Amino acid sequence: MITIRNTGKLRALTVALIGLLTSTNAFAASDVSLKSNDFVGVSFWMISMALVAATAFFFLETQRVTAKWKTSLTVSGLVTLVAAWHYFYMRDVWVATGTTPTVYRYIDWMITVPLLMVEFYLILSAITKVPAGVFWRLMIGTFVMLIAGFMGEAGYMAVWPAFIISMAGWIFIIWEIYAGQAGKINADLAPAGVQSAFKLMRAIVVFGWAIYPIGYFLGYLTGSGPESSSQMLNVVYNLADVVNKIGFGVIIWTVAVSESEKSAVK
Ligand SMILES: *C/C=C(C)/C=C/C=C(C)/C=C/C1=C(C)CCCC1(C)C
Repeated sequence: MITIRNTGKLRALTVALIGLLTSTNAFAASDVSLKSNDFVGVSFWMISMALVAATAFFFLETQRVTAKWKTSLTVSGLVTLVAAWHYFYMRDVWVATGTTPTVYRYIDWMITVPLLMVEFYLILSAITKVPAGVFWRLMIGTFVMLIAGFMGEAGYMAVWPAFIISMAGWIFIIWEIYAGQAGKINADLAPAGVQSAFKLMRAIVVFGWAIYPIGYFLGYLTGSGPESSSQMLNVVYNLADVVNKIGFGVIIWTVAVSESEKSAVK
């Protein structure tokens, strides 16, 4: 009985949230609309809608999985929810002004990237007790990477030194999930299904995340003109978000469903 009632509430909540999201119009007063040749603007629109759909999906699918996997799926939905909201604003800045929405982008990253890091901690915590040091090292790496990146992009610091410091933060994260304690816990204690998800997730942190420094490089560190640089930067960041927010969530969904079904059979 309780399950049925909670299910109804979850549905209602998800629908309400999506309604609220789609009615968000950051710059209602602006009469500028999307041009058919504005491909960067089109990518902002498409991805903002994909993020809304992914949010509804992850939230609703929490009903299908066992208790310990629900948190991971909820966090995936929060990542896409927070990103969707920021995409509405970023999209409007881009369509109305053609400039890079750096502040909104970094506010989004400041929330979503720590949440993605929490996912590593959560999937390991679903199988064993994980020391808090793992969590803090992942957080420190994240904030060094993002704060330096912001200082470079927003002009508080020269672009090259900011790039190098930010890269160091990212490499520190990679070290933790491959050679550090997080990697060891996974290798020693996790069941096969979790291990393969963990490996895929960390491959995303290397290859999927590498797209962002490439975007930064193309946007700020090559000599091409400011207009084509900012188009390049935004389209690259946007595509990276599809892999790293929606794709990452789908991996977690896959392992959550398959591990839940396994425990149902037993
Ligand atoms: C959902 C958003 C995600 C996963 C954003 C991730 C962002 C990065 C991995 C950014 C990394 C950067 C560097 C490693 C160096 C240049 C500056 C950054 C911030 C673009």
